[in-house]
Amino acid sequence: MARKIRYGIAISQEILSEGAPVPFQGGIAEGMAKAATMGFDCVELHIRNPASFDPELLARYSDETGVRIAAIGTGLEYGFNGLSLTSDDPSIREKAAERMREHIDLAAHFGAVVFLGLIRGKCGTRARLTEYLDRLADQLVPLAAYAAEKKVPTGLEPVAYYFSDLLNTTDETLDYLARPGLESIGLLLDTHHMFLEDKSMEESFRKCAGRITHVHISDSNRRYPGAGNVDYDLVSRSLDGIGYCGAVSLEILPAPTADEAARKGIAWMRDTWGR
Ligand code: LER
Ligand code: MN
Repeated sequence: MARKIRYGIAISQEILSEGAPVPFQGGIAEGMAKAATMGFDCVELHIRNPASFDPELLARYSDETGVRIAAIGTGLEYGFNGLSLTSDDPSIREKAAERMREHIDLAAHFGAVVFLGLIRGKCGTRARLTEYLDRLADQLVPLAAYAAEKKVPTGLEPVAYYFSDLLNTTDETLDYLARPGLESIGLLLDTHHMFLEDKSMEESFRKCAGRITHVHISDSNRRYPGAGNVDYDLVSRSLDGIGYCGAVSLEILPAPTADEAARKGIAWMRDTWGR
């Protein structure tokens, strides 16, 4: 039977800060070439400005390397550009939404998933959580419609408390996505965040069956699978159990070195799913 899981790795154009969980940094073309050499099927691009990329050039890199562009990450819009979908400043919210539409446009060229992680922003005041979640939905509803129209899958990512106070657990994210107008948004599940926030990773995967558009593989300490405390046997069994077919992508620290992290990560994937 053909393997349906694709092995991926996060890459960026820029050199990012020390704590960024992106193994191959400093060039998209170089990152894709390296991913191909190491046997990855696909990459996820962490980009700060979609308009600065030529889709035809990216498609050429993909053809030349045989590496698919599986997903586009929008976290740098928050980290580098200060854009947030829940900012108190309406002009920043609008700018963030505009950028999201540009990411969706770019992703449409490759059939890539666009993920929504840190760009949701933060609330910071427990008493205002409901207001912020409503504010987020106000932005996400038209974006969900836009993505659906362009046939671009999306993935809202539950993220751990130390990144945001908006949607930390898989359960609350799943509930949130039942709101009218958000039903077409999928889930990006990241084993790092699940380990910190969810009671049972197995249950979380099971509850999201059929709705997971992308998976981030990242251990409890943000390193390659096996470097921390995540039970990766359980992760692989759970993904197999729900028939997940899509990318499992290393969003890990380049530690001890980028190459070693990537090598150990893909070795785990091959041990688990073969080839
Ligand atoms: C946040 O650290 C994360 O996991 C990213 O995927 C969010 O864009
Ligand atoms: Mn992630």
